This record gives sequence, C-alpha cells and structure tokens, in this order.
Amino acid sequence: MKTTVPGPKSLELLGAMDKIQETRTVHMFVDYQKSQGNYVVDVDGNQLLDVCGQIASNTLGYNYPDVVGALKDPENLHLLVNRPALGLAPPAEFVSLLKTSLLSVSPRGLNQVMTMMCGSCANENSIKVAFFHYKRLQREQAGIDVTDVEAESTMKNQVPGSPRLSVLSFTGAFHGRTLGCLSLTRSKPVHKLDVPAFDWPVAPFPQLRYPLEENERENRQEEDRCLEQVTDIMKVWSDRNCPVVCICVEPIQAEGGDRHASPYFFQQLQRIAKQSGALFMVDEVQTFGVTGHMWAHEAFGLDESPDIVTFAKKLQVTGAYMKDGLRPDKPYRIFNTWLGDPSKLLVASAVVKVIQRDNLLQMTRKAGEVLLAGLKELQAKYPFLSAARGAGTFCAVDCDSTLRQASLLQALLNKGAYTIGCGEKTIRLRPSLTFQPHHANIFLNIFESVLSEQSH
Ligand code: PSZ
Repeated sequence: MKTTVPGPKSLELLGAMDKIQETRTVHMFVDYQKSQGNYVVDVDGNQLLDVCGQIASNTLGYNYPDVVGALKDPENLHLLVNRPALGLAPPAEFVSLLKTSLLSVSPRGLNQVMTMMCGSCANENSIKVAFFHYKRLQREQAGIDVTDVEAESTMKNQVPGSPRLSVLSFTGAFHGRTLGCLSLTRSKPVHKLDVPAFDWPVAPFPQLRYPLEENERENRQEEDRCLEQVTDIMKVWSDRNCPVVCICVEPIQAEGGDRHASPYFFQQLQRIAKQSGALFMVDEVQTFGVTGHMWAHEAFGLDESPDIVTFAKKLQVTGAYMKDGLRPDKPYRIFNTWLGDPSKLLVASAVVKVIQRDNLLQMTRKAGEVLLAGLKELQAKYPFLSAARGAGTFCAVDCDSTLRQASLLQALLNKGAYTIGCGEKTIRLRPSLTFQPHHANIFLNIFESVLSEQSH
C-alpha cells in the first residue's frame, strides 16, 4: 500500500466527479488496466486483494486472459461494435452464444432462458411472467379470452385489467431497486423510503443460529415458525382476493446480512408454493458459482427445479431461466430495446468455459473452507466478532456494532484488503471464482492484523 484509501489521486477525481454526480458511495477510483487477477490497483498505485469483487459480480478476477482473448478476437468485433435489439434482429451467433454460455450451465430441467439488462430487470420481468401465467391458466380454465372491460380498465390501472395479484417475499430480502422489485426488497428502509409500493405480503425469513450444524433443533423450530406463517399468508391473501402467484426467495439472503436457511426450509417452501398454485422463484443473482455449486439451490435437494431462477452478477449477463410452459401467451409481453447484450454473452461464454475447464467450483469450495475456518478462529480470539458462516467463499462474520463494521472495513481497505459490508453489522466476503486458498490466507492475515490493532 502506498497511501490510505482513497488516496490523493482518487480524492482529486472524487472532487471532479462530485460536481456532476453522487460520490458518497465511491471507495476509490480504479486503474482497470493495471488490475490483475484477484488484485485491484487503484489510481494511487495501491494494490488491494479484492474480496468484494465489484459487489459480488467479478467472476474470474481482472483482465482474465480467456476473456481478453474472446473480446480481442477480430471475428467478434462486430458484436462489440453493433448493439442489436435482440428481440427483433439478433446476430447470427445468438443461439450458439446462448448454448455455449447460459444453457451450458442451466439448472436441471429449465430449458427456457431470457436475457435482460440487470438483476432487478431480470426479477421484474420474471414477476411479470408469473402474473401472465396465472391469468392465462385462469382464462384457459374458464374458456374465456381477454374481455373489453379488462383491456379498457388496464389503461386506467384499474381492476379487472390490472388485477389484484401479489408476490410473497421475506423480511431482509433484496431483489433489486426497480419499482416492482422494490416492493419485494425489504433489507433497508433507505432503499424503499418515499417510493409508492405494492401492497404485497411479507413472511419472516428464519433467523438461524450459527454454526448451523450445532443448532439444528432450535433452527428447525424457527424455520417451522416461518413456514407456518407462509402457509397462513397464502390462505389469508387468497381469501382477500389478492392471491400470491409467486414466492420469491434468495437461496442465501445476501444484502439482508448473509442469512442462511436449511435445505428443509426451501424444500417446504417449494411444496407450499406448489400446493397453492404459486410459482417458486429463486433469485440467484448473487449466488452463481460462489457457494461451490453452479447454483446455490442445487444443494437443497428440491423435489424439482424452481419454476424460475434469475441470474446476473457473476454470470456477466442477466436474465432468467424458466420451465417450459411459462412463456407468455402473446409476443411483446416481455420485451425491451436491447434485451441484453451479445458482447456480454461472449464474456459469459468464456467465463463458463473457464469455470468448467479449471474446476473452479471445486477451488471455490477449497478456498471457502480455508476462509470459514479462519473466520471461526478469529471470532474465537476476538469476542467482538461472531456468527462466522458461509457456503463456498460466500462467507461472512458479524461485528458487535455498525460502528465496528465501518471501522473494520476502512482499516482493511487501508491495509490492502477490499471488502464490503451487508446487513447492519456484517462483513461479507465475495471474491471471484479464481480466489484460491492462498488468497484466503492472505486475507485472513490482513484481517488478523487489523483485529489485533482494534482490540488494543
Ligand atoms: O445497493 C444495491 O443496489 C445493491 S448492493 C448488492 C446488490 C444491489 N445486489 C443486487 C441484487 C441481488 O443481490 C439479488 C439477490 N437480487 C437482485 C439484485 C439486483 O441486481 P442489480 O443490482 O443487477 O439490479
């Protein structure tokens, strides 16, 4: 490290940027040309181990050769230069690009995939798919088509054309910041405040004790309590004539503070959804690859795949997989100008090839074991840390206060480990999939030196 972070050059750029837009969230300016592998280099020449990975979205580290190669290939240049409206005029390579990227890692049984613009947009459109599906089944069962009254009322945002239907999410959930998703997001007031919201139900997400394997009996009771509430809500909202058509859940609540639930919880949730005719949607925006499984829900032993799985971040492209039969009844119902970006599919294609070729899921499991064991050792030594938990490298530890969280994050940054927080007092780790056990040890050493300074 050459300076504290942000250093003088970052501060100068921050000053210039602040004249034009918000800067209060910016940690530093980065030299992306110099950044390599798991190390991010800032404009002041500081080299930091990146353990937050661009809000969990960095897949292979910086300037990974296979990604550089794919984008440097002159054969691919036209995909970078010409940005098509994918719904109207996709490039010749589109289907094969989908096959070599998204479809080569699709969750079992989910053969349909749509691409989108960001994680929120993927969720937003998946919710629309759920509404379309529900109404289509209803009309098919009744043998009726869309009525004139429906067509007229929807132009006024009124029933029956804009129907009373709902989506269930959980306390602490984060599903994005677009208007619809914001009604599902329940992690922090600052995200939602002042924005009109859909009146949609919320169920408690289990608050488990860690380590999970030592608290199974208590945790099962907590999960059963939450599941009972889900069942009650499904009935109450159906009786209120605003049925829940989709249950939306993260496999591990990320922004909400790295809150885990057991496979049992997700199995039961899927069963409740099925029994009440709601779709079961798993938001894997933050969990692709990083738990040591391609998809975090693969560890849950579900009866069948979820109906919808959304992705973004580490896949480099965003969108949703869904079951056959969920495609909307009419064209132009899920649509926008770009519907994604084929040049990012090129990146995704390179990325998934490397993950498979280099066994990066296995590496992530190994690095994760080192990380979690190290966090547990540190929490045993420093009583202001607790609840070390993780799956793969998706690891976190709680601090005793929000203040402590902030001071540890800044101290880590100044010592060359770039991490971010989540929830109210959690430090979470979100490295790339090329993060190896030796990187984990480097991080743990830096963390230990920060902790020993804080405890004096
Ligand atoms: O503050 C923010 O807007 C943040 S910090 C981390 C995220 C957003 N994560 C995005 C996210 C997610 O973690 C889950 C589980 N679902 C949806 C989203 C939204 O994705 P984007 O940000 O691509 O719209």
